[in-house]
Amino acid sequence: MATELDAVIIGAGFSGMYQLLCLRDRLGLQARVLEQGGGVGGTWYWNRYPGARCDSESHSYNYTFSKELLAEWQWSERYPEQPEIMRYMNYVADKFDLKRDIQFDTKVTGAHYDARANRWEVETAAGERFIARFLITAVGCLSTANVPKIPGLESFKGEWYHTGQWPHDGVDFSGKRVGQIGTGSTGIQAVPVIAEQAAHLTVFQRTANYSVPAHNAPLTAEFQSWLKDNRDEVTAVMRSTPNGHPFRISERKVFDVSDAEREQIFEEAWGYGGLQFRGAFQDVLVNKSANDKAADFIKRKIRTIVQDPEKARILSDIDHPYAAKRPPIDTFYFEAFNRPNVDVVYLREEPLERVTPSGIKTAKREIPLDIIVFATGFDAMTGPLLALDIKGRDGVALKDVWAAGPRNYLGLQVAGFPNLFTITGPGSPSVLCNMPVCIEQHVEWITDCIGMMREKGLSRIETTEAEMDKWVAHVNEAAHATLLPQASHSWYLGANVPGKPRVFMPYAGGMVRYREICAEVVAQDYKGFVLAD
Ligand code: N01
Repeated sequence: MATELDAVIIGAGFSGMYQLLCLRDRLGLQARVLEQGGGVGGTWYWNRYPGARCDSESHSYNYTFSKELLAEWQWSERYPEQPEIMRYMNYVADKFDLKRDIQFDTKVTGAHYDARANRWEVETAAGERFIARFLITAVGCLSTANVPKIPGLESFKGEWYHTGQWPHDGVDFSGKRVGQIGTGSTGIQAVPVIAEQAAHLTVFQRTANYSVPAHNAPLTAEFQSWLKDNRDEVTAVMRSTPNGHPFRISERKVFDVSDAEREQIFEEAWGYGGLQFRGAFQDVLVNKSANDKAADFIKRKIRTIVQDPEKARILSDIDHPYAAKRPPIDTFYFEAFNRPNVDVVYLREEPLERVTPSGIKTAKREIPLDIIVFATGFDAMTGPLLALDIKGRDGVALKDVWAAGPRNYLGLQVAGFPNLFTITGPGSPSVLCNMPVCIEQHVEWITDCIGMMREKGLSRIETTEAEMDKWVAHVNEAAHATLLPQASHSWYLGANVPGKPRVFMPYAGGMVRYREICAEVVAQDYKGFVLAD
């Protein structure tokens, strides 16, 4: 027996929870969230690795739809740690009584569109079936772990973990020889914490990375009181900046100032720390010569912090423009390499050959290990969607439609898949934006759209091939107006997963422009969509 609903939402992270609230409480729909995990939190439910913390500042890493909620919740530190984010998500779920419509421990294994009935049929691993008019994916962009297929891993006698599938009761590193593969945002957060606990940590670096100090600290009573008085302004700034963060990007350009002034500005930005470093000048992400100045500043900082010249050389040997890959921020990452128990192995100079029963073998040596940590990222953006085995009209599979890379309209809809909405899908600003900001916009747009359909007695919405072609071209054009595609090994391009098509996936035109485009689409009677009774 299938359960009949108006809408099925897949995933109970930031997007799924808010989508449930909107459909159930604002539109009065029968909606249910199917969630693979045992609790709310989405990506944060799984990412419990050492040092897991959000890089967005806490006062901007929350929903803004409820003034009451904003007034009630107080973050404790400048950047929220994973357990505190989980407390927040649970607080929201309880406050709005969401859990009664979230079915946990429920893995979706298939979702097929029945054109005759104009309904989606959703199946779970336990064999349950759900039938609904609307299907909304809220599966996150970075939720499908990428464990590289390294020969010999199955022979390893020690333990190994991926950061995105971290054991809920933690990992005890004490007295252990640990090897960590990966130096992205995750790896950079994990290194200093693991280094403090382990007997020895070897970091296997393939691509050196920039990082700026986070300068995390408890939030003061003074800040909390300022925030209380300025909350509306903070929200307004978040909604008016291209990346959804609560700071404005400077209007000055890198070459508007003298060398000495520029150095001083970078020093101040470094001293303030965090993602705001990118905002010190407006042209760092679009002008390579301007970017070189920021890159050079950070490389010099790395060489100043890291005392061993050989480690400093390896860690500062960065080959891509600053922030062309998602720029990490850290809490004593480079400093950790000054500890006697932390080494770095440069895989570009001694490629990783295999995992052996007792460690990792590179082209030059074998390093004995008790634990391997894979901080190797995700099959980003498309991975979580394709894992759902979505089939649209005539049984056409999403994975076939996207064989050469994701194609959709506004990051929201795919032709041939009526009434399916993908929250923060590829082709939307998503990962280039402070996530709660873009999630709220998507959820509200989808809610308004479904509300409009019900009001007008419409039962089907679907975009067209032509509209997808135009949107994909626009997404490419927006990416190529920046330096982002120049990091050829970035997950933005799918380059981190062997065999994945190289297509720049997120929309780089900025959240403000994107919001305007979505509003124009509505103002022009859902231009680019075909609506039917
Ligand atoms: O993953 P990554 P991540 N052999 O893909 C290396 C978000 N995030 O989990 O660069 C050896 O960035 C790979 O090397 P290379 C944030 O958006 C957010 O760190 O491909 N190495 C790279 O060093 C972030 O961007 C927060 O050469 C291999 C690393 O593994 C995104 O998540 C906190 C390899 C992977 O880096 C993903 O970050 C943390 C191999 N076979 C993360 N395969 C927040 O603040 C991969 N690597 C919200």
